[in-house]
This record gives sequence, structure tokens and C-alpha cells, in this order.
Amino acid sequence: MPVTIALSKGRIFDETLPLLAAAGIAPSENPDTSRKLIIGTNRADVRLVIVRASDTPTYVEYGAADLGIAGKDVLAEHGGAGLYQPLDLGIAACRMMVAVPEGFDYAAAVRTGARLRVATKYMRAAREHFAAKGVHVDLIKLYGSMELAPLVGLADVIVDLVSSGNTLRANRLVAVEEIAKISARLIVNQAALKLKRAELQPVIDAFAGAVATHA
Ligand code: PRT
Ligand code: MG
Repeated sequence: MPVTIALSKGRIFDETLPLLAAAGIAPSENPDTSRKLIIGTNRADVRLVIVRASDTPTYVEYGAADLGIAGKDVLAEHGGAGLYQPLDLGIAACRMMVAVPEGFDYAAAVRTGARLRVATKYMRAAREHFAAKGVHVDLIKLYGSMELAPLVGLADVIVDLVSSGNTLRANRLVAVEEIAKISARLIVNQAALKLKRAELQPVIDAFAGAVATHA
């Protein structure tokens, strides 16, 4: 039975290439330049499917892919049902942060119990974070460019991912609180792991070996 691996293009694909190489898998095309959504590899029994980052857990949950690689942010929103998560791969690392416009006194807003409007793509993580702090929030769901929201009065604060900090700086925003450290994990369909263990385990083991070597 062939092995299907779900990946998103861009940083996840790029940073997964060395792990695939460690498992003896070389994609036959680069999804950043190819428009193909199913990409073959040097191994007849392994193929890649190229999906939107936030869709990766869904493909693996339903068994349309046996394996996938998804950020902890994406997995937290998905909930992780039906997924086995054997490995933190340490790739695509960033931090989930609360950020505010320069000059906004976040500490004072929290202290005085102000109700905050929060724009984010990460509804679940944001809801849990502010609930744990006892801060009342109105969450505004966005699908991209959260950084814009406070600049045009859509929100007081945002919850977003930060890696270099360049996007925040370019938009005169400052990070005020870390919610979580994020990196990508290997996810495995639980039923596939039982039915196709002979095919999947060597790939999982090779990834684990590559992660241990780079750590
Ligand atoms: O882009 P698309 O809307 O299709 O989906 P996506 O943003 O979920 O996918 P992609 O490929 O951009 O990200 C895939 C995964 O990479 C995410 O789920 C994270 O786990 C991880 N990751 C690591 C990041 C970043 N670093 C990151 N910096 N994902 C997004 N960003 C964005 C961030 O949202 C912000 O807009 O980059 C911007 C900030 O970057 P800096 O370097 O300016 O701080
Ligand atoms: Mg993106």
C-alpha cells in the first residue's frame, strides 16, 4: 500500500525536505513552482499531497493522508482528534504572541479589567489564554494579516505568530505576551498506523533519527 504524506508548501515543505531525505524520500517536483497537488517521489510507494497548512490535520484525520506535518498552532485549533502525534520535529519554529500597537498600555488595560477586542486566526488558543488570565475579550476571527486589524480600529490587540518580529516592527506593533512556543509536529492517522505499520514505521523512525541528530 502506498504511503501518502500531507504537507503545505512554503516553510513546512522547505524545512521537511531534510527529514524526507533522511527517510530516503526525494520529491520529484517543488510545489512552489509546480501546480500539481499530488507530487511523486523517488520511491514508487511514497507520494506527497500539497494542502493548505490549516487543512493538514483534516486530511490525516480522515485517512486521505497517512502522515502529515502541521504546526502546533494548527493542531491546537483542529483539536487533534484521530491523530497520533509521535514527534515534535522542531521545524517552522515561532512563538504565538499577544501584540498591541506601540503606545497601547496592555498591562493597564488588563489591570483595570477593560474589555479587549482581539483579532486572530487562533480562536481556540486566544479564548483559552484570556480566559485563564481572567480577561474579558471579544474575539474577531480573521483568516490573514492580523497585523492590520489594530491599525484600522478593528481590534485593540492581536494574537498572531511571530518569528523574526519584522512584520510587527514594520506595522508599529509590539509583542507584549507569549502564549506558546510553536513548532511543527509529525501527525499520523491512528488507523493507518495499525494497518500500514510496516510502511509507516520506517518513515517515522527516520524522521525521529534526523530530529535527534539536528537537536
Ligand atoms: O499562509 P496560509 O494562510 O496558507 O497558511 P499559514 O500561514 O498557516 O501557512 P504557512 O505556510 O505560512 O505557515 C505554516 C506554519 O508555519 C504555521 O502553521 C506555523 O506553525 C509555522 N510558522 C512559523 C509560521 C511562522 N513561523 C510565521 N512567522 N506561520 C506564520 N508566520 C507568519 C505570521 O503569522 C506573521 O504574519 O509570518 C508573519 C510574522 O513573521 P515575522 O518573521 O515577520 O515575525
Ligand atoms: Mg502564511
